[in-house]
Amino acid sequence: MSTPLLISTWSFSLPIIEAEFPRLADTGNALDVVEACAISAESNESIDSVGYGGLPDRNGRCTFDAAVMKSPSESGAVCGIERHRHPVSVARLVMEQTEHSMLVGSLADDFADKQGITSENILAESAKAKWEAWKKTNMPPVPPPPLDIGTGELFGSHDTIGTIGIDAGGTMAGSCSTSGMAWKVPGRVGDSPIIGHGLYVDPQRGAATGTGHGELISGICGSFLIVELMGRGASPEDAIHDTLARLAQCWPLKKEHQVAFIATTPKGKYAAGALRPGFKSAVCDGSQQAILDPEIVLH
Ligand code: SD4
Repeated sequence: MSTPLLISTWSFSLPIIEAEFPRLADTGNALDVVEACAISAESNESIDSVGYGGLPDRNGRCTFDAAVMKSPSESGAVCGIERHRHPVSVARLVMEQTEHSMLVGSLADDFADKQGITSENILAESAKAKWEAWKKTNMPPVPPPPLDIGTGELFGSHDTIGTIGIDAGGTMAGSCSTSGMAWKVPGRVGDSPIIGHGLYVDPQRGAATGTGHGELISGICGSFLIVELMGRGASPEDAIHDTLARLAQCWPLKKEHQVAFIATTPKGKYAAGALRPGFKSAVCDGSQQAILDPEIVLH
């Protein structure tokens, strides 16, 4: 038996993981629970970077990306979903019902239709109104980094939800869901649905998920790198630190850039870290249900 653990990005995720943790700690399996956490965020219209309520691209068109993962041989992802409100569930179906690991665009939506998932409008009126306001102000297409003061509300833009769970049987699973960068170039896909970039789970080595500017994370295969470093003996804290340091070495950083990771070993030793101040994570581990400051803030 293992001590169950549920960790997630940003303080808005605390009520979500608090609601799901009892199931994880009881007989629930980690994959069901991390999927349910992403579904909950995807359903919450006030979270404007995940699911319904997520902000559209610069043409006012909304697209969702998501991934789930249990191991290097068990992952599923979708990019650019435009007609289904729960990309995480479509990603899970890709993992479980196909021999593939990723489907994209309208063909991923067609796959979801065939799996019996109802097609819906995914652009919320609130998101459309924010896009219309943005268009009028001529503001820059890259919004400022989100600032999380720990109240469950982010200043700036909300961001990706990445969740990692370990159930009582010791099985680890992760999910990651996003509407991507607000006002993105149409067709842009960030790190979140790409295995090894926004999410990586290896039962032998650990798990990691990322949030923030996906291009930076993708450039160093961030989540894979953290898990690989843990597999070679680093603590989650050191693995996140070294990954952020490598990212900072490789990229000419701009003031609007923010990247954060959470990571755990297979036994549930976890940590979080961010490039800059303003990131928080949420944890439920049996001894606490809390919003945490990251152990590492690189700059
Ligand atoms: C991405 N990491 O698509 C995600 C989320 C994001 O503003 O950019 N949110 O890069």
